[in-house]
This record gives sequence, structure tokens and C-alpha cells, in this order.
Amino acid sequence: IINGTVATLNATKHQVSIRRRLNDGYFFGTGHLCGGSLISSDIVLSAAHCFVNYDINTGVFRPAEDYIVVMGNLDRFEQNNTLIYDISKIVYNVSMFNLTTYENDIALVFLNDSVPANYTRSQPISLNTQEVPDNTVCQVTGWGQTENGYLSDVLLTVDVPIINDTACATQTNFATGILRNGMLCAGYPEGQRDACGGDSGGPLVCNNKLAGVVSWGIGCALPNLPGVYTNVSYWSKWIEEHSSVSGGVGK
Ligand code: 4AZ
Repeated sequence: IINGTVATLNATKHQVSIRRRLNDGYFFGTGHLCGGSLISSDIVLSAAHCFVNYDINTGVFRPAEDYIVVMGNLDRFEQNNTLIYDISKIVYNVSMFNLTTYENDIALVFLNDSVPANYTRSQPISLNTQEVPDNTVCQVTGWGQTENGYLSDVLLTVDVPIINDTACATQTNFATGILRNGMLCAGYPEGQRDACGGDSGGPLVCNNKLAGVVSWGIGCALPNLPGVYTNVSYWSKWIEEHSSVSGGVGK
């Protein structure tokens, strides 16, 4: 997160950290790989690209056993007060994530056990099922890269407004990225505030509902190059079909 502030646990109980089980140092020393959002007692919504094996850049997905999900903490190194889960399966859309266009950058991560309903540090978030009006100010959170280029030790949050699709398509087309169906944009004309590497898969929350999944961008926080998110409302039917989680909180 670029130019964020420290998040509060109260506002981010849905936030999880997805980590590589093998701390091989390839991605990030601590194993933190991506963010995600708890959407029911045992399902996390994240980005498909988090699970692609970039080592050989074939677009092959790594198996679920390669990952763990950590939650309940603001401090990335916190060991107490956290819950750690294995992943029983990861569900992608049949059209599959496209490594070139970043289309279909969504994944359902099924935990091997349910988060106890009385565990107050982690709670599911409701899905946004309708289009978010342009200029709505939303919050994106994560442990991703900050202004100094390193992952954050503590969960950060930053406000970003939703950008009109047409305006965003024009802006992203200036460079290599192309805005496609199922994506939405948020950011400022002047840049400055944004998600960045390591925030991927994490939540964009608008009016207390999960509206976006951090997906991609051209650099981070650059002028006229907004952050691009997987549009949760575009995928809500697919999410419901594969998880029994609908607009409310499921299970
Ligand atoms: C990334 O590399 C990434 N500015 C995530 C989000 C953004 C850029 C890059 C958005 O995971």
C-alpha cells in the first residue's frame, strides 16, 4: 500500500495473508505472498494470479498444499492471536486466469476448517453485488510494498475513489494494460495512493462491502495509472455458485 495509514483490526477483520508454505525466499522472505478476504467461515476470496507458478512462468497453478492462510493479525510477524489454516482446495473460473490479460483474476480458497464464529479477530465480509457508483471512496488494505519498495510489517489501509470505466480504459491504454470486463479501477489522477506488489488478492471495500480484489496496475501510485481490481459484483453469481456465499454472509 502506497501512502497508507495503519489499519484497525475492527475495520479489517476479513483480511487474511496468504503465504507460501515453503519459506524458500523466492517471493518474499517471510512467505507472505498475497492478501485475501474471508467471505464465509471457511472460504477466502483472492486473486488467481497469486497461485500461478512464476518460477517457470508457464501459468501453471501451484497445488493448494503449497499455501497457508494466516489471519487475526495486523502485524505480519505476529505469532500470538493468529489462526493458521491449510487449504483444502482452490477453485478458479473455468475460463481460467489469463496471464497476459489478467482476465478472470479470481480464486476461491477453501480452508481445511472453519473459523470459529466466536473468534472476534476474524470475521467474514459481505460481498458487494451491485455496481459501485463512480467516485465512491473505498479502502484497500494489505501488507504489500510501500513507498520504500518493501513489504509493510503492519497492515496498511488507504482510501481510493472508484474511477469511471471509460476514463480508466483510456488511462490504462496509454501503456500496456487493457481494461476488460470484470475489472474495475480506483485511484487518483495524481496517483500517490494505491495498492502495490504483495497487496494482490486483498480487499477493496466500498461502504463496508467487498467490491474489489487487488489484481494489477502499471507500476504503483503513478499519475493517471489507477489500480485495477477484479470486480466482485461481476463475479457474484460465480462466487455464489461455487461457495453458497451470496450478497450476505454465507454458511
Ligand atoms: C502487483 O504486482 C500489483 N497499483 C498489485 C497492484 C497494483 C500494482 C501491482 C496496483 O501485485
